[in-house]
Amino acid sequence: MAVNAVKAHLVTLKAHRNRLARTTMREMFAGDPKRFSRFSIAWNRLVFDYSKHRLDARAFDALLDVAKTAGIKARREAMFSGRIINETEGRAVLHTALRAPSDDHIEVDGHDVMDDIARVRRAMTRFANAVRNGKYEVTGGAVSDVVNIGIGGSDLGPAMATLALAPWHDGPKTHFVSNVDAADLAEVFKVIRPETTLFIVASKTFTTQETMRNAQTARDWLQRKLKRSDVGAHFAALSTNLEATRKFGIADERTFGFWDWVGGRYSVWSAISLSVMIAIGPKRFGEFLDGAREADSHFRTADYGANSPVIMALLGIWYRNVWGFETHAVLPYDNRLARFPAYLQQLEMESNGKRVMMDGRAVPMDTGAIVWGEPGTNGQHAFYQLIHQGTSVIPCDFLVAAQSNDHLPEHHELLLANCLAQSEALMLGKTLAEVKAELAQSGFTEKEIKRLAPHKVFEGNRPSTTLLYERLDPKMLGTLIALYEHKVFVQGVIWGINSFDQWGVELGKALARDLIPLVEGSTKAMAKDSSTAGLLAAYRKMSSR
Ligand code: G6Q
Repeated sequence: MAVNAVKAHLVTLKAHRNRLARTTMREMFAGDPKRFSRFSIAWNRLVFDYSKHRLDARAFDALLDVAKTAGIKARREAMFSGRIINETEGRAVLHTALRAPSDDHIEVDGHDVMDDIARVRRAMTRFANAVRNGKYEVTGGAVSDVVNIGIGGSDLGPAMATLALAPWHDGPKTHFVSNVDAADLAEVFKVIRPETTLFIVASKTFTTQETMRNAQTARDWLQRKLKRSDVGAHFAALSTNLEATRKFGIADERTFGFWDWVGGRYSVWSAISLSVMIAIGPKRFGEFLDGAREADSHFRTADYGANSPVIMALLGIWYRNVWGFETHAVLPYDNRLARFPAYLQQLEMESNGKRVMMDGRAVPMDTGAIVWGEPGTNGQHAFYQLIHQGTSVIPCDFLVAAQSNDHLPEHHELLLANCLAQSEALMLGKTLAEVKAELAQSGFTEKEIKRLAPHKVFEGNRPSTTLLYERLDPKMLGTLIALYEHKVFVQGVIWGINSFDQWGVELGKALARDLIPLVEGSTKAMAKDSSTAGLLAAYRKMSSR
């Protein structure tokens, strides 16, 4: 089994780690003027720089050996061609088909899915155009606001992409409601007019508690404000469950489907992004898909040593399994990518936060890293302290555009300088001798230097990748997301796990259902443990005050 081969490679990799632990990146850069060109890939308006890592050519080759023995090629082709690789749910994994060339033939169970995809895309395009040009009318005429109601994979992708592509918005205003906390919906109610609002209920299953609660509350709100018979036109649905969308009262012509081979967190390419298409228009949405398709073809054709998602995955393995670093920070120096870390959190942690392999045995190594992050430069004034001087080493991804979408060049130069400065500082650090010299130059006394110097030392040698792209546009966003999707895929193959199920999420859905009657007080049943029982009792007391 591939994972045994991976385990054997880990022994070799650990030897490389021990060897490299005796040197620093600072020394490696000083000793090799070509280090950047050796460890970077320029491809499609994007530079992927992985030179600031604890790597040399020998360690990199050893990492590539992991990729070669893990069975990535066969699994990759199985995914792209529609084989059932999500074995625990008995499903194909074909988000890549959603952005494949329209003349491709991709079959699931002998059925060509490309016609289905084209049919739904045409229906989405017609509807999005009609909403955008005002031909689709609701009670008060043209739609002024679109509210996407969905959660998890039915929210994070479109919400992240809508924010990222704000410069291309030329349709109605878009809002996202996900949380069952009434605060989420209540804040949106404050800024929309019932007469001109379209609610899009985005739910693959159309049974998710939070989404159905929010959708029902939105419908009640409209029914109070409008003529009951007018409310239907204010709803569209994105779902695989036609029976449930009909039962909710959403007409079939405003229901846009997808299929069980599109996982929730991989659904941003599907009908789930109707709100994005309405915001930026079908043409730009097509460019978004084009960008992802280019990443697909890079992933399928480039040699592992020049394959960005494969290298991203291997670096993750290197730090998680060989160096024992537990977390990974995603730091976009691109404010409109503010939701990208949250999006990747779901993509990576829901996909690879698994403890058993495909055959049910425990994975013999650590899996999914803890992903987190915030846009720069804000993060610099918050948590970067720990990244620079804390006791944990946190590999980082810096993302930054060469061109800004806003016409304030002084801002962009400052932003870029900050981004480059951070990765440089993390790599170089500052030695005690450098700190002492600096303090002496600033006129500090010998005694003060002795006291202050240790606090000002930066260990350095802290790893980071930089993704420098020409400009954040629909195509580039598509490329970036798809690169991370394939990174996650490769890691899943190496660990031998199923990256496409989410039993942990299912558990949460079931547990809340059981507790509702206890919260409502409609049962005499007891909570399963004294903590829950105690909290429920306290809740009853406090809520009745
Ligand atoms: C994603 C997960 C999960 C899912 C939500 C919403 O991969 O399965 O985040 O997207 O639970 O599910 P529905 O779309 O069915 O409402």
